[in-house]
Amino acid sequence: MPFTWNREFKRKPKVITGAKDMHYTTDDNRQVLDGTAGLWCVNAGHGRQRIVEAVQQQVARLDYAPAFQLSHPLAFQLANRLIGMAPGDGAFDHVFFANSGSEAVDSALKIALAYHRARGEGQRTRLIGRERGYHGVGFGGISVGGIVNNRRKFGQLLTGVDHLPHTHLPEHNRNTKGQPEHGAHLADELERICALHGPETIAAVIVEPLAGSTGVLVPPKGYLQRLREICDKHGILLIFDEVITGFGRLGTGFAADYFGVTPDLITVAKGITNGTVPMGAVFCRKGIYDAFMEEAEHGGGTIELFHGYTYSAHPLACAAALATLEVYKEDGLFEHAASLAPKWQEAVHSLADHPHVIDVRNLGLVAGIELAPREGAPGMRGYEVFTNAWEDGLLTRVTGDILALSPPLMVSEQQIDQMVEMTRKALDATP
Ligand code: PXG
Ligand code: PLP
Repeated sequence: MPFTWNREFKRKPKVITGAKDMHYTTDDNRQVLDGTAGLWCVNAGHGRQRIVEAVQQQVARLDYAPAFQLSHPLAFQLANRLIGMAPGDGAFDHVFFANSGSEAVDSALKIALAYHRARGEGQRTRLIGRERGYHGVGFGGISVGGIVNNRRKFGQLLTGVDHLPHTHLPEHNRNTKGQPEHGAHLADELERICALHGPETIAAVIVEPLAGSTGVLVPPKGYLQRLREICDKHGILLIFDEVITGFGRLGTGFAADYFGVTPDLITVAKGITNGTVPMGAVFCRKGIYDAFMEEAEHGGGTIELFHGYTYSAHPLACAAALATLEVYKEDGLFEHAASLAPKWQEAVHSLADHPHVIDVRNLGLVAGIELAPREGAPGMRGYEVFTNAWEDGLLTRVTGDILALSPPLMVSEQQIDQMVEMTRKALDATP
């Protein structure tokens, strides 16, 4: 089982058999309030009729179309739809489809390398990630990623990778509501990396605008703007990994909209299909696609990008995504998330006074609640709070001793209160 304490699961399985709107049903027939939108993906809530029917109809109409040298209409409809909602006021003009966040990340890193090569800058081979970054589990993703256990268990990984420092500064920013004041200067570390390696050797910098998996690390004010400036100065592509932040999590289409910073490539997955059918994608800024076309045109080549998946733009995923985007729009879910964000902030910060809690962080409809680790047993308190909440009827997410909450965007004010109350109860029940 992926990222699972297998032996514990076998002793006491946690099994889900159904889901509707804000709730899961368990195999022992309990209702569990979904505090995490599955794994940060079911942004529109579970079992939405429009999405269910779109997938059902599509599987009957066209189950699969070869993705190499052929295509099908929904692939282009969806690409155009995504470009229409992309951040940066028409800055993006093409989308490449994959089947997960991990594949989207590997695709983006490869597109960045090949883009520079197409333009005669093949010496740009270095990729820069960040400590505490999560970019999925492909070799590219774990190489630029910054989670030690995801890296050290698997040998050497990609060469030519360097990392920015993470932006978590609890001594300055503890219990900040929204974006912290301190830490924009950490973006300047990119200048040091450029000075060390030579900026002309660097292809791309990849960061999560808000780091989700490693415990909800909110970017300090001005930090992303600074990264953008340094990348521009040195001709480095900036990649935002929006697998979690994309599709409304912060109350805007993308984190790039929220922060007003436009990257060159954006990776998405999860919320693109509301989690119903696996799909990932890479948004490419104007000029990137053209560079590939021009190189092949001049070189007399045929295929412009030597990359792709059997299931790129799978018909079921496209149908699910198109229906999902309709639901987001029709229900005004991004706006709803934005309107609830202040209420969310006050509710989650009410947990800051709990004796186990050492820091609370939030933005949009995301919260990270960091617990004091138990002496000699890091992660155990977090795991027990997660289990106690689950048994009481609330799904949370835990990484180490940090609880994350990120409900479906359809959440009500009353359900926010309920989530916070149940979290407090689980904290109380845990030594
Ligand atoms: N990039 C980011 C920023 C992610 O959050 C991936 C890439 C990889 O996506 P796939 O679809 O290959 O898993 C992710 C995925 C958690 C958690 O609760 C987070 C993710 C996945 C599972 C659990 O921390 N993020
Ligand atoms: N391995 C083998 C032997 C294959 O033939 C293929 C695809 O044809 C793959 C891996 C890659 O699979 P996918 O395109 O689903 O990523």
